[in-house]
Amino acid sequence: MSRKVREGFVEVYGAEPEGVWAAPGRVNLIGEHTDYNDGFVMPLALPHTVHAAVSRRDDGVLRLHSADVPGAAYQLRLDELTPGADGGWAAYPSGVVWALREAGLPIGGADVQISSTVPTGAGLSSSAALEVATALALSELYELGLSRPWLARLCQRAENDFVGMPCGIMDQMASACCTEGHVLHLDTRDLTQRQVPFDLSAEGLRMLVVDTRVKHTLADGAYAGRRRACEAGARALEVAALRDVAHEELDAALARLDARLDDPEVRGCVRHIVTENRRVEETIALLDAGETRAVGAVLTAGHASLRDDFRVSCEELDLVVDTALAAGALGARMTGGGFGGSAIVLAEEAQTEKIAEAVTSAFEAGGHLVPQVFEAVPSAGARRL
Ligand code: GAF
Repeated sequence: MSRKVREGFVEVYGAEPEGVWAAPGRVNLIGEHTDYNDGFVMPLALPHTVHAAVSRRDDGVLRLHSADVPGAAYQLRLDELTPGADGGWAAYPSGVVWALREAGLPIGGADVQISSTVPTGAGLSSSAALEVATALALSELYELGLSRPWLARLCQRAENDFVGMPCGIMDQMASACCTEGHVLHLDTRDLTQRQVPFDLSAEGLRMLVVDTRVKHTLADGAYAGRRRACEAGARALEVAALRDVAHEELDAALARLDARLDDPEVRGCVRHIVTENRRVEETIALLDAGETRAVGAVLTAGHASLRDDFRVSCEELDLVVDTALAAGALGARMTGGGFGGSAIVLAEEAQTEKIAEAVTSAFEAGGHLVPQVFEAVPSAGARRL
């Protein structure tokens, strides 16, 4: 991969790049849609990565080319980068350059060649990986000295304000900060983090990722809608964010909410966020106690909450979860934003093949696309190669 992106750079720009950087996609173990509610998340990086070969320029020009998308390189002037102008893949690295410059950081220009193994539209954070690979390359080449959380924040700004997707901070932090063999326990309010050892194979376990191949890219309007519902819930409950509603106060909070706002959608969102933050706490406690198998039930409860309260699942994601559980999985749930994309399945190593076969057969019987099934191996975060 590293050779491929390097050779691609030479082919497109006629010189060797100054360096090659990699940033991974992610799956989230638990803590879904909590990040824009100041809550808790637990992602792990995948071995699937975006590679960026990059060189500086000093003439205020940004050139972008991807080995994965047909067509010539984009050529843009840094002082003409405009939020919302470009809907394609190039908006993500352009947005990063825009965000760095908006933060007053000196970027003279760049030539960028991209090559990726992160499936797109699969809920595995291909966009965040693209942003983080670009940002890390520019931070190092221009000696900007950005900390990983700061870098992640700038990437989030690129996505929120340049691309126009109102995401939280989880995906960018996962790509920037995850480490091999760990899940990242992250408080999205102050970005405090803890690397939690996650060695499933040592315990005879496996985690599968099932990409349903139902693309979720058109769902941004629905994502923004859930975010607005959460914010409406926080306003009605007079808290800064739903993270501030303790699980012990949930019933009382829902009663207060009902009295102030007769909106079942907001009610469901509030219930999901409060119970989901609790599920992150439960998962951490179980992992710390070495009770990894018991995490399965927490994952499955998380799926029910995303399906019934938050309403971001879909037929195919439910089919993965139901089929995997019926075939003996310890737990399963959708992961990422939802409305398509991927699910994760926690299972005994000896059961994984049978479960993968059962899911594939169920998809075939239901007339769905053949899903992609692979193992989630907790991998390294962004780095220079
Ligand atoms: C998407 C977003 F980009 C994240 O910020 C997060 O909200 C996630 O959906 C849901 O947990 O991946």
